[in-house]
Amino acid sequence: MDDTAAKREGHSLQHDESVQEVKRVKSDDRGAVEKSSEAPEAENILSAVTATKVLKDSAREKSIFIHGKLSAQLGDQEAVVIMESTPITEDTLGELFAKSKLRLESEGKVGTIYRLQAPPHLNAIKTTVVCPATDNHVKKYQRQETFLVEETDADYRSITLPYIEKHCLSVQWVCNILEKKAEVERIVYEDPDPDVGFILLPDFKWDQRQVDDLYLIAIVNQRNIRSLRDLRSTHLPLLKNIYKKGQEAILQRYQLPTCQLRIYLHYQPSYYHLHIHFTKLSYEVPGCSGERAHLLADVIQNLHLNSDYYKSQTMYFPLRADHGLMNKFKKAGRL
Ligand code: DD3
Repeated sequence: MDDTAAKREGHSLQHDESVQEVKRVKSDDRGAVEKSSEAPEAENILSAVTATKVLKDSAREKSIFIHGKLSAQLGDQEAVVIMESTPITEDTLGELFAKSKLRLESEGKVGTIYRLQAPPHLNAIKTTVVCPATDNHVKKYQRQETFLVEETDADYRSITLPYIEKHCLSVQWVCNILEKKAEVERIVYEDPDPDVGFILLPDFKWDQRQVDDLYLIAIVNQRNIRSLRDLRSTHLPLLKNIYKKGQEAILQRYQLPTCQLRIYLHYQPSYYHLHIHFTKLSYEVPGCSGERAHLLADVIQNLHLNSDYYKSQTMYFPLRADHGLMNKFKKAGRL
């Protein structure tokens, strides 16, 4: 969900039901993550999809983003299909070693290379189907050049803030989570306090099969904090509460200590309702690099030093070429 125009977020997120997780198979229950019982086999919606274009792929990330079309019988709908290989985890090694087939690829002096054919249940591909996909979904997943933007406090007031106010009045799926209309069973921790409270739950990007790619988000109960820019020292109790309780909840549920966590905010965020990211430090997730991620610990310190730090500071952030804000900064002669 990185780098999308705020307006598109607003629209695309009306349709929470359009995001379906098709397959989450990896059935050994000895994993570090507590899992609910295995999901039943779903109808193969993908057999009705024709791939029209590869939007983006990455050999390093072992993922592919495909624009496709559902067959006429299923209404000719547009779809985006995201497929990713998931990490190989220690808990599956016993079965992998014992029950796989090996094909000899090449024999050398140093070692032998095989292709291992794993039992089907250890060989799943995480697949997300966004359907019906809008043009904006398609655009969002397309590879795009990014540009670093310099935003002074004046730029924020004259360019960014009007853009946010015009395009993202509400983020429906966030409200649904806070109002317990969606994902209730996924909640990892909740502090119901209206001022300092929040809901912690796994981000969609994480299939919760292994802690290696742990990714949770804390969504704050307060509705009027759009982003890092809105934070003042009055928000310190909220931020400290999330920092402390989030860490405790993750230690308890996933046995992951704080020193293995990356706790941060995005600027610009992909949706303008304050949320904090919790990812595993060793997991180099998109959006975790310095030009977009601000460590919560640093944010807390900066606000201690100066309540208006994020109000007055010049901020730097990357924008995709197709982001709605790009044109606004260009028109203002700031790019
Ligand atoms: C989104 C950014 C947004 C497609 C996809 C993701 N975590 C979400 C709805 C519910 C969620 C998220 C939009 C949308 Cl794949 C379009 O993210 C969400 N629930 N990131 C959770 N837990």
